[in-house]
Amino acid sequence: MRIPIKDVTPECERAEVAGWVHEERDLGGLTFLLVRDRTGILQVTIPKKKVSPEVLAAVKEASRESVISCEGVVKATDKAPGGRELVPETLKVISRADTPLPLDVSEKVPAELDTRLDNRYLDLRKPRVNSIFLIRNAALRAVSEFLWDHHFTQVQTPKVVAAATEGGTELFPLAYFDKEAFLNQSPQLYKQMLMSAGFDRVYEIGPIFRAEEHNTVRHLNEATSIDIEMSFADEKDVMKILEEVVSYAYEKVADTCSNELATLGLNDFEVPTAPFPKITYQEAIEIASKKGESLTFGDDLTTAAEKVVGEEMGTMYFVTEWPSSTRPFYTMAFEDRPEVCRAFDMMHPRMELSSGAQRCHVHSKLVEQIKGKGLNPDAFEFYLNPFRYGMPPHAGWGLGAERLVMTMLDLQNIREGVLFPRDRHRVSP
Ligand code: ATP
Ligand code: AMO
Repeated sequence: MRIPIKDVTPECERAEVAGWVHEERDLGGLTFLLVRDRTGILQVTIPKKKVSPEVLAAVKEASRESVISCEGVVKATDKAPGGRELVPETLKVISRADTPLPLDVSEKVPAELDTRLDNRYLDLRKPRVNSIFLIRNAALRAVSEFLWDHHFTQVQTPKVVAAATEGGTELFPLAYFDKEAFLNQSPQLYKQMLMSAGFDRVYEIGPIFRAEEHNTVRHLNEATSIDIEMSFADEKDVMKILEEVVSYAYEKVADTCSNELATLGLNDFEVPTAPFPKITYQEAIEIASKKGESLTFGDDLTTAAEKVVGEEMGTMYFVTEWPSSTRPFYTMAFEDRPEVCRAFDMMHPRMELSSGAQRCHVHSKLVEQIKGKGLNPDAFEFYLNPFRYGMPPHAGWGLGAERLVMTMLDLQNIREGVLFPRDRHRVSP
């Protein structure tokens, strides 16, 4: 019976494994095939004079990245990875790989990101690249686990919608029979409506679509957003959930992904400790201005400002009390100084990870705020109605899954953390 390569130990007498030919070395009388599956790499040693002609013929046919299976005797040796090797009695080529390969999976020949993404099925076979997705899996599982433990209900909201939510980024229009429709930028309006529907605490991990104009290393056109919304809560309550969920995700990755972290060379992986420091927007622009990134009240934090404030903070932190003019219509303003609102961003020193706020839950005020942003309340009727028939105060946030992974693993480009990224120039594969 086939077993995972990680379970082939020097103590096994015999083993059957299957996987891809990672590398091939011919030393005259001896041929070595390194066979890789999702759990590791095994050296298969073929003493040419001692194996059957069938095995020899199969070894000849087994080009790099072919899928093979083999069965034979396991021997201890310090010369092979993992301190063991397999000498095959049978060896079969299940699916032969053409030559030459469009991409070197053993990473001896480096490739540009574009070439890697064009041949993503091969790129993902690289243990280093694969590790990113195993860690992403662990992090998102931890997020779900934490929210489940805190009584959040997982929901799925529509991705085909009729209205924009986030000012500032463009929508992707859609051919939807005879109606005007778009791909959703955020579950924002739906998660808020669910507060009126009595769900109390919801979360969603799903795609968001943004027609970002420029190509940057931290923007995607299709991203994954981790969203929560919580009733009878203010911005401080949801900031607490956010710092705790992010720390928990790091903690779980540290606990369960030590091999993957080692594969990525992240031996000094640090878990951030909640609570994270909080500074107001006013304090943030003062820090930025002192460091030569001059900003005045009402300006968004520029990429350069995020960078210098991040350097000063040196850890994850929150920026609170934003100018109302910089935030979307659904944000609650402070009663006594309406030019400032109950919004926050959670920042990694490198970039913004999350935005959130306490929401305006008073129908008449919300209508005013929609008009104040130059939008037509009629277009938001489906969203506004729940505010007329019993809406609790509520707050929430959206956390970019790819930015979480990118900053956690110190990836240089956000695309590295997406299986099949969508950007300005890429809709395939
Ligand atoms: P928001 O939170 O406003 O929806 P975001 O999450 O994209 O947007 P950031 O990525 O933190 O926010 O953007 C911070 C700054 O980065 C912006 O003020 C702007 O200077 C710059 N920026 C934002 N989007 C882009 C873009 N698509 N291309 C280039 N620069 C951008
Ligand atoms: P915001 O627009 O700030 O807020 O988005 C929340 C988080 O989602 C991630 N993100 C992106 N990641 C990659 N590429 C993109 N183009 C992209 N756009 C956003 C970021 C960002 O911090 N409705 C609010 C959330 C809320 O208030 O609940 C919202 O969408 O990490």
